[in-house]
Amino acid sequence: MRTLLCLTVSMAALGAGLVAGGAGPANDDARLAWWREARFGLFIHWGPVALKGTEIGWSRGAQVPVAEYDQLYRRFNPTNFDATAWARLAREAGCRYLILTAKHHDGFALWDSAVSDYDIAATPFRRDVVKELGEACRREGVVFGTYYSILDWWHPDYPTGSPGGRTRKPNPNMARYVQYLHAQVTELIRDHGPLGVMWFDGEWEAPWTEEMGRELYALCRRLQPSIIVNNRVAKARRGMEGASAADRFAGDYDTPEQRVGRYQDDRPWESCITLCRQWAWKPNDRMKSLEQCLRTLALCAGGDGNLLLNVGPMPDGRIEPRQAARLREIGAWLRTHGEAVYGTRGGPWKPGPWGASTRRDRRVYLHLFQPDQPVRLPRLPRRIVSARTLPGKPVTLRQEDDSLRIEVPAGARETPITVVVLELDGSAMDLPAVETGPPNLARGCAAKASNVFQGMVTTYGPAKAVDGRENTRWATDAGTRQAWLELDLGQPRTIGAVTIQEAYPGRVQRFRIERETAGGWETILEGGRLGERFHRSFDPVKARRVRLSIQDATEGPTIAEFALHPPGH
Ligand code: FHN
Repeated sequence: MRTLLCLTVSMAALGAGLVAGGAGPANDDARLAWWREARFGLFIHWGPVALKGTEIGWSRGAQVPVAEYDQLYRRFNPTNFDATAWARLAREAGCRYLILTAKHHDGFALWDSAVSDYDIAATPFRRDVVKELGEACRREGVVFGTYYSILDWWHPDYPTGSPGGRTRKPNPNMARYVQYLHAQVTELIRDHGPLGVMWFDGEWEAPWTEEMGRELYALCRRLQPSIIVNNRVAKARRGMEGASAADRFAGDYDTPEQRVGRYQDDRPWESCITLCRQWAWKPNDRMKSLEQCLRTLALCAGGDGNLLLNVGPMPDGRIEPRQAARLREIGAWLRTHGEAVYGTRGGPWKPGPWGASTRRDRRVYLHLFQPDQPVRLPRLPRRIVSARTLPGKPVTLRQEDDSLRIEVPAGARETPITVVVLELDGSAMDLPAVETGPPNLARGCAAKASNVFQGMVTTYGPAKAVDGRENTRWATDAGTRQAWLELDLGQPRTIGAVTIQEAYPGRVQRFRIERETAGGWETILEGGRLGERFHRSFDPVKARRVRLSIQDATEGPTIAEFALHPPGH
């Protein structure tokens, strides 16, 4: 009943342009309350390219010749498309909202557009997929939204073309293209709404400006004041990290992509991540396990963000049965554990390898990823009145000096995640979020670097790699292949482990960790690629000055956090 009631309130509020105020810190915008409470959405990437099984937009002029790609619509006839089945699957998966690619980078419109003949009406199928899916979602109590690509490698007025924006159209007319874009966005919101979200993408190319983004955002809000618009409407998004540069217009929320966003409770965010590897349909694509999906959902919610999980339907209109089955497994888990996700906020303990925490009123939910191992967390400035698993079995809780030790007895453990419920003697909502990782001896230390991106020390200086904030970073100039980051720990310290978070994973190919000795810089550790989060222990050494020496990078290396830990962490 609660679930239905919650959705009913959300749907009614959406239609009236009002949104029920939701719980959460003062910085909450009531318009986003339903979206924050929803926590979990289904992303759908679909179009005629499903006939080829290659990536939507990106395979045009790459794996599929442009001439062939642009004629696929003539064969696109997904007779098994059933909007009600998709909407029902979303609901059964526990998704509270659904975002469909109405138009991707290839310019094809999945609705009957009055300003384009390159649309669903021109296919043998003819039916307005966007309209049917929107209506089905409203019937099933799932909030409907649409994705719209600002860049358009097909449209003759948009300056760049395929493959991947690397060609120029012969006679572009950006002003006329913006009018076309506004007309299509108006068709989506006015004729296919009310929409929960306008999910823009493809904002990164030069023809699109921040001013155009502000105007587009204003258009969306004029058409439907309650609508939510992501940060890709303008130019604020920083790559796949998805966070917004502070000095730019950034819509309503941030959009990390193919990664879990970092803990951020002062601005909404949503990670968009594929269930398989490709966004659009790909036969025999590798699919994430249930454990991976649930951990990702827990880490997003624990970071105070949403998860938008993507599937790419087949050319006949069905969502692949094994992907549908995975979505239903997630939904089954949420039916018994959803109170630890829906309507919660992230924290107060920030996520870590141990798991994540979410909170509501006086309750804190611990999502434990390795329930067979005790978890030690920093103590909270609140007394814990009770501790049990979500199904109600007791857990062992020991409040030692400055930490808590939680242990789940074998008979109470659930896999792949065990949720523990802590009742506090006061509200959990005003507690500041706390780190849960090992002690970091490098935090706030003096830092130098061989290079800083365009000399912008305040924004991208070496100090950003040791400030404890994962959404800031030390950055180097484009084209930098070697660089070093040098830390002064202030006094000789015994170190035994290092954690490095690369802001744009994959750039660093080879690195060394060095310490300064009387005889010069001595290598402590050598490594290859860092990836998103590199952690390695090593034989304890005493050091005051430590250096990350990047020997080889494919592009300007940029480090979000560099941490040094005492032995045993
Ligand atoms: O290029 C697109 C990509 O195809 C996909 O749509 C993702 C989903 O967020 N967005 C862009 C890449 O950032």
